[in-house]
Amino acid sequence: MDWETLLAPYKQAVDELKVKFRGIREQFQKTTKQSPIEFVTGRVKPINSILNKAWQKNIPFEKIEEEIQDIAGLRIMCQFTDDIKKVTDMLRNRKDFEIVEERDYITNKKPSGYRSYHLVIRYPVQTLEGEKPLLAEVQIRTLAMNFWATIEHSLNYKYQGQIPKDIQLRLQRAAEAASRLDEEMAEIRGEVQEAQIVFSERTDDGKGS
Ligand code: 0O2
Repeated sequence: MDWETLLAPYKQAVDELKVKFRGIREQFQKTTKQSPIEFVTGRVKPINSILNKAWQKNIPFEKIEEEIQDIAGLRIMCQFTDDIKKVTDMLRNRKDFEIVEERDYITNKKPSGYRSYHLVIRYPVQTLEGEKPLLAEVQIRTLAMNFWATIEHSLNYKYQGQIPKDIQLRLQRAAEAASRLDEEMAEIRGEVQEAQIVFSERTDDGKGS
C-alpha cells in the first residue's frame, strides 16, 4: 500500500475531529460566552516522522498503524488547568469514539518538563470500503503548557534530540515557570472569565470563528 492511500483515512479523521472539537467550543461560546476549549489544532504525522519513530521503536512496517498511535494527532488548548479535566470528562462521554488509553503527563510530568494530558482514541472513519477504526492521539493542555512544548519541540528538532545540558536546564526552569503561570492564573480565574464575558459582549466577536 502506498503512503497516500494509507494516510488518507487519517487525514479524514483529523479533519472530522477538528470540526467536532471546534463545534464543542462554539456551543459553549453560544450558551455560556466562555469555553473550556480555547483553540484546536490537528495534523497528520509527516511520513519521515512516522518512519523515524518506527525505526527508533523497532516497529515493522505492517505494525505501524497499530503501534504508532499519533499518526492522527489533535491538540486541544485550554486557558486553565481545571479546564483539561472538563474537556477529558466530556470526551469520555462521547459516543462517536472510544478511549483506549490515557497518559497523564500533568500529574506525572516528563523529565524534560513536558506537561500535557494524552488520550488515545479509536475513531471509526467511514470509507468507500466500509468503516475503518483507527487510532488518534488527543493532547489536551493549557496555553502555557503548549507554549513550552512548542519551543522545546523546535529545540529538540534543531539539536536532533541532543539538547545541550545548559539549555536543558533552562528549559526545566521555563517548565517550572509555565507551571507557576498556570497556578497564578487559576487563582484569578473568576476575575479573568468575568472580564472575558464583558469583553466578548462588547465586541460581540468572542473569537468565535
Ligand atoms: P510530534 O512531532 O509531535 O509528532 P514517545 O514518543 O515514545 O515519548 P509515545 O508512546 O509515542 O511516546 O506517546 P506519548 O508520549 O503519549 O506522545 C508522544 C507525543 O507527545 C510526541 O510526539 C509529542 O507530540 C508529545 N511529547 C511527548 N513528550 C514530549 C516532550 O518531552 N516534549 C515535547 N515538546 N513534546 C512531547 P512525537 O512523535 O515525539 O512528535
